Amino acid sequence: MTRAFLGLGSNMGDSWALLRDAVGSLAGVVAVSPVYRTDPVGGPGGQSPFLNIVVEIDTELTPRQLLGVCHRLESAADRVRTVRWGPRTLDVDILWIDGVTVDEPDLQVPHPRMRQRRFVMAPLADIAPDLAGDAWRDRAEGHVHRLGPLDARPG
Ligand code: PH2
Ligand code: MG
Ligand code: MG
Repeated sequence: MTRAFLGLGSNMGDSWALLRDAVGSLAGVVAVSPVYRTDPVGGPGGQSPFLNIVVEIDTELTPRQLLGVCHRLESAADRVRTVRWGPRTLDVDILWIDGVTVDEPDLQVPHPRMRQRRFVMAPLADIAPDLAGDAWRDRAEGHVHRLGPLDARPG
């Protein structure tokens, strides 16, 4: 079994429910970060804020099989791939797999931009301080606000 981390984000539709359903259909979930409300980083202006979480899983899948899982979760959320970094019902990215590096056009592990993004590093630091360290805190982009646990949706 290998430890892996996925980053999930949504800024269209019922984002909270979309994240909850995605986590519910993932195999091998070990830990789920709190939900963060985050300012959009990059992409077209005027986008709504995102909800972001990071999930730790234990998996025996290859990186490419795991990418397939990410794409199936996105399809289940009716994700339509349009504008790069534009609004989306669900985005699922592989952030990190213990001991694994991949550098292919459609799959890079670790995620090449994760340390510059507060919407990734803040939830990652909550569940995997060993991976996050502290250096990102000064450098990472974008404001984030911790809302609370995924299973305790604010009323
Ligand atoms: N995802 C992006 C680009 N920008 N900004 C926030 N706040 N959250 C995201 O998940 C996000 C983003 C590309 O996937
Ligand atoms: Mg992404
Ligand atoms: Mg993605």
